Amino acid sequence: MRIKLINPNTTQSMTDKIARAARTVAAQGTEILAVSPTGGPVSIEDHYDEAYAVPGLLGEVRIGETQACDAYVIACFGDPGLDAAREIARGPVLGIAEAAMHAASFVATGFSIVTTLTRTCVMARRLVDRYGFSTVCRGVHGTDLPVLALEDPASDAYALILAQCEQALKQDGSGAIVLGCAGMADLCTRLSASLGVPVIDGVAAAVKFCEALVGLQLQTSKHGDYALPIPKKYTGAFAGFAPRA
Ligand code: 2AL
Repeated sequence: MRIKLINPNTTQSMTDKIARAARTVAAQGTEILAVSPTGGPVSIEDHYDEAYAVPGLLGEVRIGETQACDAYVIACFGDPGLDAAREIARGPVLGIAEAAMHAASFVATGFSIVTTLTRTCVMARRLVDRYGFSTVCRGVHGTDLPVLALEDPASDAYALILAQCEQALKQDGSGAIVLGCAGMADLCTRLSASLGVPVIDGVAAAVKFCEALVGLQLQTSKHGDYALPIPKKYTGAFAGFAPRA
């Protein structure tokens, strides 16, 4: 099967890192097609970035529908454009936040999210509520690390994240950690070994859930609000994005 892994930000080193994490867990016979849009924000860490990441992301899903992709992963913890992507894709589309929260809830009664900038905690908390995990998520914690610091080997990202995870586990009384950024994918195994609790990277979780859903021959419903978007004209800079019949 072919899974298109879309990093909605345009930082290639992060796309490469996410692709490595995905391929590490992918089954034999699963092809990971890892891409980032040609234009958009280099990192997504506020509502504005998120809004401008969505057109490029949807463009990649649209291309994916001509590339025989069986499923898609949106590899950003804000799950930007998830519902719109589901409208235009035949196969399943998974956001890494939703996938990680589901995985965590299978292995612990409560989880804590450890993320990047503190201002993104509100965004994560909104997703927790939207996905129905309000009673399972016991805390959302920022590290004040910018997303691109995760790409800098000289930053002390690992130590900062480890310290925040330790504090979160103690403060929240939770049994698992959900990593709040795709750029943390490479730290997951090491963190889990140090902390002694399950640490969930949404990229890996989403890839494995995609394999399961495709294996179950489940596709995105085209009945109701995930039906193909209504064909109409778009004007100006977005004319090329118009839904076609
Ligand atoms: C993210 C992420 O996963 N990718 C990105 O650019 N920003 N999430 C976050 N909380 O900062």
